[in-house]
Amino acid sequence: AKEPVRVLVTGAAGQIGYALVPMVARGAMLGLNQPVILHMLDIPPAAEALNGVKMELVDAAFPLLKGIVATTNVVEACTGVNIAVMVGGFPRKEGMERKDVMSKNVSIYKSQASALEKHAAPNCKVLVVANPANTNALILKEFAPSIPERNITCLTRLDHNRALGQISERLNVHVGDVKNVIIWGNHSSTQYPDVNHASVKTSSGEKPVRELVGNDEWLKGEFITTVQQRGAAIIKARKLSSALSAASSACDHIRDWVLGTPEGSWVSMGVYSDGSYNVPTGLIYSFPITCKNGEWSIVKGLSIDDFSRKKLDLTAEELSEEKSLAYSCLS
Ligand code: NAX
Repeated sequence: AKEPVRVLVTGAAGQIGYALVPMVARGAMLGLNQPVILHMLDIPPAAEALNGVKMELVDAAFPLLKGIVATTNVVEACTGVNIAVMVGGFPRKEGMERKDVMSKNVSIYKSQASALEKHAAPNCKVLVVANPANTNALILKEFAPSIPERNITCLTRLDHNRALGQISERLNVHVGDVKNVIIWGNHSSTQYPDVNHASVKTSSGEKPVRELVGNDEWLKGEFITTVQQRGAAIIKARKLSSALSAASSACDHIRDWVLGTPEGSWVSMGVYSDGSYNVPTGLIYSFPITCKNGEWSIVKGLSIDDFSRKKLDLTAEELSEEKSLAYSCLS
C-alpha cells in the first residue's frame, strides 16, 4: 500500500476550504490510489467551524482519508506536510486601504513561511491561493529561504480554466478539447489571458482558436475582460466569491505538478520568474508551464506580438508595485 501524503490546507474553515478538503479526500488532487492525511489550519475565531468541517470529513467516510489534523497551531499544522495549499488570509473589507490588507497578509505569510521551512517535509510543494496570491507567494519564498524557490507557486489555474471555459462556450466545443491558453502575470484584473497559441481538437485535427473564432475584436476585447473580471461577476451573482471553481483549480494545479501535464499541452502557474519572455526576475509571475516527474518548466520560445508584449509588461509593472508595497510593510 502507498504511504499517505500529508496535505495542508490553511483557511480550511473558509469557503474554499470547505469545497477543497472533500476533493482532496476523494482523490481529485493526488489520484484515486493515493491515501492522504489532511492537515487543516485556521485561526481561533474559526476553531469551532473548523471542528465542524472535521466532523463532516469523518461522517463522509472517505476510504482514502487516513487521518485528520484540525488545529489553530501553525507548527502542528505544518509538521511533516508534503503539499501545502495556502488558502488562509486576510480579506479586503470595504473601506480598507490596500496597504492595510497587504500589511496583514505580509505578516501572515512571513510567519507561515518560517513554520513551513522548519516543520514541513523536505521538498514540500507549496501553492498559494490567498490574495494577493502572487505577492503572498513571494513573501513566503523570501522568508523560507531553505525551501527551493521552484517549490513555491501561486494559483492562476482558475483563470486558465476560466479562459478554456469561455472559448468552449463561444465555439460550442467540449472544454476538454480546448488547450494551451495562457494566463500571463498577476492573478488580478491586469492578468493577460492569451489565446495566440491555443488550439481546439476537431475531427480534422487541431485548429488554432484564433482561426476558429474568426473574430479578433472579441478575442482582444470581451474575451479578455470577461476572464479578467470573472471573479467579480461571480461575487455579484453569488454574493460570495468563487469557491468550488477555485478549489477544483487548486486540485488541477497540484495534480498536474505532481503527476505531469499531458504530452503537447501546457497549463498556467504562478512561478518565480527566471527572466523568460523578458519578465523581470524577482517576481512570482504566471507563465505557460509543463510538468514532468514532479518538476515544472516554463514553455520557452513562444512568439509574443506587440499587443501581447504591452499586456505582459503591464501586469509585470503591477506586480513590481505590489512587491514594493509588500516590502514597505516589512519595515
Ligand atoms: P474565506 O474568508 O471564506 O476563508 C478564509 C479563511 O482563512 C477563514 O476561515 C479565515 O478564518 C482563515 N484565516 C485567516 N487568517 C488566517 C491565518 N493567519 N491562518 C490560517 N487561516 C486563516 O475566504 P475564501 O472565499 O475561502 O477565499 C480564500 C482566499 O482565496 C482569499 O484570499 C481569496 O481572495 C482567495 N482567492 C483566490 C483565488 C485565486 O485564483 N488565486 C480565487 C478565489 C479566491 O478569491
